[in-house]
Amino acid sequence: MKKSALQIARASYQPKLPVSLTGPVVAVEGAPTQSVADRDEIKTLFPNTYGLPELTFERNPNPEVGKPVNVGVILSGGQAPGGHNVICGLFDGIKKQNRDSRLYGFLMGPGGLVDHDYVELTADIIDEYRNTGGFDIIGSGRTKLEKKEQFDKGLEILKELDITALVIIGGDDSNTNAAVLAEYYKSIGAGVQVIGCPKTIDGDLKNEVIETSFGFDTATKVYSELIGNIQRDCFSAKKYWHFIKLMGRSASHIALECALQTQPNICIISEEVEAENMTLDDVINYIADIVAERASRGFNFGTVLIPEGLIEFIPAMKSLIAELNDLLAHTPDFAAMSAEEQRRFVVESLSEANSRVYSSLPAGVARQLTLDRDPHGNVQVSLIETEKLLSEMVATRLEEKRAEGSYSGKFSALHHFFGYEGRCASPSNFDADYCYALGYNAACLIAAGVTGYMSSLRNLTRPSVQWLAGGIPITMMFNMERRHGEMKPVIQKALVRLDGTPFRRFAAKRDDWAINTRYVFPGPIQYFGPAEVCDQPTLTLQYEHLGK
Ligand code: FBP
Repeated sequence: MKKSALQIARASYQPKLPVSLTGPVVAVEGAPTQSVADRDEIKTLFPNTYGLPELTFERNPNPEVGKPVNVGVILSGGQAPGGHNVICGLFDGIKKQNRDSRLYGFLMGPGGLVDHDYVELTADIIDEYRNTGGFDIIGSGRTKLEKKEQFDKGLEILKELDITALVIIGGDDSNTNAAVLAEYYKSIGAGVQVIGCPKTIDGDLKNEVIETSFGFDTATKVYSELIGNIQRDCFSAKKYWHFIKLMGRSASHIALECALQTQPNICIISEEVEAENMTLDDVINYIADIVAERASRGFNFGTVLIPEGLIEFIPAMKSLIAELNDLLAHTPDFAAMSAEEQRRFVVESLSEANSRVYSSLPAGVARQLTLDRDPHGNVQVSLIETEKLLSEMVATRLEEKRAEGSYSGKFSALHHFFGYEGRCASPSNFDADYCYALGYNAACLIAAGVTGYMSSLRNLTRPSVQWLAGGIPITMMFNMERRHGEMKPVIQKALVRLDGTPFRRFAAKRDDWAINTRYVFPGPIQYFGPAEVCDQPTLTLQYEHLGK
């Protein structure tokens, strides 16, 4: 395949490992751990993998030659920049321990393990993917690995290939499942270790012991570049309001980080909307008031950042969606009705409060709420054009203001949705280093003989050579949550904390950014050049460290 000049130059980039991983290592055990909540229940559910100690890797003065090991690797869920480097680091790590070690990649996500679809990843293949974006080396998928039959089917191929360790690269759900798999394989004496790696552009797999998930750094830098470009255009033409929706299935970390980097006029944070019990009208009024205030100063332009998951955080919308899910599940002939009949049926069938909310929505969005459902019957919120919903409702509100005499500006809106633009970008130096080290470190956890651990690197705001490498028992991140009507042990999803330093910094500045144009233009990710341009971690990570 033809390569770009950057691809060729980038292939020879050597990720910078933490010093402790540059030679043979020894695992130093810390104190036994406990789960973040519901300790007794989780201890009972994970008798073999609960309470294990945190591990730190230090240089080993008396190394022994490692035995060859066959390892399997899976990419799970949405793409995130740097996934290839995790696999490259893992490959180099197991080869360093013994050159006869082998790495097998299961194809298209966890389904590859269950269906026995795999490829051996040889040096030739690995070298093609160093420092590249994407997950195409083996593909990814969203099959949930959670049933005993899947675990048993997977074990058949692991045994056939003599694989004794499996590395699962995924988000909170995939790592939850990795911990369940580790416990199961340990309980039946399967002889297979399971190690997790923290992935997701959403940035919501993080906690006291995992500082960030990989991919968040690159993805937010790509979106911030695009937002900066739009802001420069907007500031030049001075005639459009840009409504920009940003990925992040649930948490608003991406929107917040992009706001910190680019200083838009408005950024909505879903977690705040929920905490303040804001209605859709409150959100609309907030935006419309800023548009009107800027118009009174002659600024008929601006930028609004909107997190993808917003709609589910607005209490009234949440309740509407829940009732719609139920209603449609019990109305098999809904699809056969005409659009007009569907609308009438929904308005008449919903409870009074939800019917009022539904009727207040622009027709297009109301229709999306009844059409776009996933195989479980849920609305796929990512397909709802929240950016259009908000701008249309703001336009209506502004007309009301005009009639009241409190607005006399011009409002012309453009819409954008940034998500796929960043998920497979060439990893930033931070993600290239972080991912390579996560994979290499996973190889060290395998050599240490442990299972049910997540590869961990800490002190991430320091240069990568100073990062601390080790392993965290995944059960340490668990609590019990209701999922599909049942209480389940899961890794707590990290939403934006309103008492955290990143949000507080944003909140302290947003009124100024709203009225006075204070745009920042981050420009594209730089791979070659001075460290202050190329190697800076996200502001979220920097502020979280300052806040500690
Ligand atoms: P993961 O949590 O699996 O990393 O995926 C994150 C994400 O990019 C979300 O931001 C987005 O809502 C979702 O994936 C979209 O996924 P898909 O392309 O599979 O619909």
